[in-house]
Amino acid sequence: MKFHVMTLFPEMIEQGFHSSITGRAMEKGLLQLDAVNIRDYAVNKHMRVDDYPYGGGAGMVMQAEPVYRCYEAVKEKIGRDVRVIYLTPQGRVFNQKMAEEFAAEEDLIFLCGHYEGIDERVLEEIVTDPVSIGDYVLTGGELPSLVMMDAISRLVPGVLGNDMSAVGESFADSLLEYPQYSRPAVWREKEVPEVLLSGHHANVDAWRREQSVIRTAKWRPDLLETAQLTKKERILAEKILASEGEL
Ligand code: 6GU
Repeated sequence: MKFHVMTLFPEMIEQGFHSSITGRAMEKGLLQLDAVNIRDYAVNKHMRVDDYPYGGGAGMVMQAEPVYRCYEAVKEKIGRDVRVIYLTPQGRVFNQKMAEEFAAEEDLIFLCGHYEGIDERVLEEIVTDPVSIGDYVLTGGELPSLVMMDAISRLVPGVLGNDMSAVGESFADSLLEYPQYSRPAVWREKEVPEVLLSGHHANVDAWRREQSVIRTAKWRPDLLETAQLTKKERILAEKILASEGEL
């Protein structure tokens, strides 16, 4: 997977991506990053890339031409048309299913805006996927693009230590993850649930599944609509929902 990021803050993208698991995956050659500075494609000697909005109003707007020239340069390097993700609070809200879909691509271009946005005409020309990471407003698209690249990267084969870790976790089947415990068995008088020390794998699996159902009912009841539950699990979830209502 190769990520091409068009941004006014390439160092921010590089710093964020070179750390931790994604950094190691880059060293292994599983992931590649090309952070491109839109300012390098400015069309005036002052290297300005923003101007006042037509019609007035607060803030500045990123101009169409530097963004377009930057895009052309990136596309030239890739050698074919690829999806262009524009990070904007007005986009489709990012989720795990979208991460899986993007992870199947060979190359992805991310366009990070700043100020009050980007001239609409260049967006119409190049953007294929406007994406938001949630209903709140950030100062720019850099953090959202790092969030998306992280979620996509861990789905690329080999990026996580063992290939199993990416499956059977939160949202894969619309249920939250079960709680995890490690040594010591007693910490500040709090004990690890006994079943986990039993060595009885079927009982462990059943307990974990039940914990997932309970957690989802308590914390994310909206997910229960799409979750595939057995009749017994439905009843358990209903019971939790009813008792949560009493609190
Ligand atoms: Cl993608 N961009 C900005 N600026 N703010 C956001 C966002 C994106 N997603 C949520 N808030």
